[in-house]
Amino acid sequence: AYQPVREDKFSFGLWTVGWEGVDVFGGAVRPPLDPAEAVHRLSDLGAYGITFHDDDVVPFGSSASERLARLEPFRKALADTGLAVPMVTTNLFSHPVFRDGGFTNNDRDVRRFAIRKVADNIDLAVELGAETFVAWGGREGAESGAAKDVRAALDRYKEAFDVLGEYVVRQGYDLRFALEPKPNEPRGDILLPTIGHALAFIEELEYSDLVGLNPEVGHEEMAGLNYAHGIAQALWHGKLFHLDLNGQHGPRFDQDLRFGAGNARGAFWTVDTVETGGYDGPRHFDFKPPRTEDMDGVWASAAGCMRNYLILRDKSRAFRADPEVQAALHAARVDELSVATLAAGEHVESLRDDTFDPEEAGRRGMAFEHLDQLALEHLYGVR
Ligand code: 3MF
Ligand code: MG
Ligand code: MG
Ligand code: MG
Repeated sequence: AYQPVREDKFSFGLWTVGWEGVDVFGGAVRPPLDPAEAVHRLSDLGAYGITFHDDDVVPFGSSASERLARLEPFRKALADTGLAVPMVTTNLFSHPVFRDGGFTNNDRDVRRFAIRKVADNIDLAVELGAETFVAWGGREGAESGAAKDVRAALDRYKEAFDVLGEYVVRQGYDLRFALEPKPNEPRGDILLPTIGHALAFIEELEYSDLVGLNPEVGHEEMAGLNYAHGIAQALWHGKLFHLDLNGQHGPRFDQDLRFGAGNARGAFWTVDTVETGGYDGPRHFDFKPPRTEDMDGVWASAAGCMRNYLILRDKSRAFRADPEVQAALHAARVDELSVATLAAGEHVESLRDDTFDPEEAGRRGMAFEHLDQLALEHLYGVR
């Protein structure tokens, strides 16, 4: 039981299992991970896909021949294992040139370079069969007030996605963009800090149909927000193009714990929403095996992400199938929320004919506590 198979659509960022443990207070604790080995190990664990930043496979500044030499064993490992590359992303945050961001850098030359770097990587993404191109603008932001003209920065952010959208359409590529919101870290304040900000921004884009979201559990919880509610709204807008699953303990630095660790209750509702909300994309993990771990611990952590997802998927299914839960959902009038408030042909005036007693209705409880207790008992494993 809980053994992942390809059909579960689990994918991992190469930078997750490949994280050497470099943080603000210390250097590497683990050796570099060969991308081809990562492909084989993830495939053996039952994943179906791997994702990467351009620089994860081909170091920044590599020559054309170095690039081919780096990509060759990676491609071979993909071919040997059948692992997919469902998503690709570009690193616009590590190199010093991106100290003030890429698309919204105050320096126009840097912005032009950033767009070119992404376009090159889009070509590679399409060649490898990716459907989604994630854009996390971790350095797009500021630490201080006057340094960034936010409205001008949003103009430039839009310009970048407009020209890249035009590029994708003109090339005939079957690729969509997914913006990844984050409130802060590494910048003091990052532009497009939450799912809601990003959804509003997308509507202003020329190719808005091509642009959706890649929300990360930890990023929303850093802002004190409810991730399951956030992805439910993204689904409602038809904008949940991809996901970054991981674990987080409330508002603090981005912990990137393995999925299911941290806010376990949140993880339950996340899986329930992913499984019942109409999302059929990759179940992608963006986590960091803690610095305490050696490579055995890294693979244990990766396996734990998938195992926890499958455990919670089982629990969500058992919860939904439980007759007592179904009765409790009905008693809580959850089903009634799906009924339109006005019947067909009714208008506001029709409501004046209602014989409704607010005093009587005001005495009725909603019975949510019993319902939630059943949910928690499923989660805690006693039902
Ligand atoms: C940072 C992140 C990023 C993005 C990645 C994909 C390094 O908090 O979550 O991981 O997910 O850049 O675009
Ligand atoms: Mg993150
Ligand atoms: Mg994170
Ligand atoms: Mg992420």
